[in-house]
Amino acid sequence: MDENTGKIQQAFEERIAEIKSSAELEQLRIDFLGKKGHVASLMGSLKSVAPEKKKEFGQTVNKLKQQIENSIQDKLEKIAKLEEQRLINSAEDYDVTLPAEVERGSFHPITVIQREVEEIFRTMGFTIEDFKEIVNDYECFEALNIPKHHPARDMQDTYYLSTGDQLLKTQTSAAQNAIMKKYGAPLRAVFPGRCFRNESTDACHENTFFQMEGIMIDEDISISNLIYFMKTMLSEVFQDDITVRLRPGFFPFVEPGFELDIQCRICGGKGCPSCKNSGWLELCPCGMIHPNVLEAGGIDPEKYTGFAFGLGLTRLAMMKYGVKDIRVFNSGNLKALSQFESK
Ligand code: FA5
Repeated sequence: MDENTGKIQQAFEERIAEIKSSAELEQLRIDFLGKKGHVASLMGSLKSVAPEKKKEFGQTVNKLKQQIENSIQDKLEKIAKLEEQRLINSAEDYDVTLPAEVERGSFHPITVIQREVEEIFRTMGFTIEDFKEIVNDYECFEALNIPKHHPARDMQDTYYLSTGDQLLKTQTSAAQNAIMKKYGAPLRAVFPGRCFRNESTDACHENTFFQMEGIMIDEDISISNLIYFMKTMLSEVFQDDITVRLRPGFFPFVEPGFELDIQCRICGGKGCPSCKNSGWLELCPCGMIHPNVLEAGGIDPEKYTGFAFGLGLTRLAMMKYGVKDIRVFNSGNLKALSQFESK
């Protein structure tokens, strides 16, 4: 080994003995084995070595290079173990019971009220059903005693899809037929859902809003049962005196049919933009299920009767929380929407 090679080897051994981290080791590798490192410059001096000594010199430098590589590899393994241990030790100092500084979100008010109403009906023996948002013409209209070209279709300006007879659900009543077929009678079910109508929006109309449908079918179900369940639901939701009115209403899938209106809780019935200056808001139309609808759902109308209602869930949230404009609910305005917490 010539003098230079010996010096480099000694310098390497001194340096590696001091190394404590993988970053330092990497620097050492660059200094000795890098393109401009000590080993490379030793090799560069090969041209000034006497021809008869070139072979021996080359072998010596290669041997040194190999030794350095092996030492670095050994050291790397030792350091990795040490660093892992250091990480484990420092994790022990970390107190997992400390409160995390995570900002909490809140439920959307429609979700809050939906869950509340679901719970009210659940305690009265109703099952909660989910249903799709894209339905077909049969589900949304024909099964509900609204044949093609029936003028009642004009009551709901419908978004038809270009995929055939599919459309965006205009009313949760669209699930009635499938649910009757699924369970048969007797039956108690509520089914919330998002509805879509091509409507101009104002303080009490949205083109995308929520309803919650309810049906109860059994032997001898009458209007008294319907009124009892509507009253119970509203008094549970509001926990307060509210004024409602029941008046005749036309829907081809119920007979008789009613409009159930709530006195506007924004203006106390005086009239304001939230109730279109009428003092009342249509909230929960309902009625006795038409025999044709029971029959389409596979239920014998001679044996069973039932009631159905279509609660305007978004309007209910307006009235419950005193929200003057229905458009707030779809606004994505967190300042307004994050104020409502579930019980
Ligand atoms: C219906 O949708 C019937 N399917 C309800 C029904 C069910 C009647 C079962 C009889 C038996 P209507 O179109 O009136 O009816 O809507 C029902 C409720 O949904 C309304 O009273 C209202 O509270 C709400 N609603 C309707 N349109 C809108 C809208 N554009 N924006 C917000 N809420 C609406």
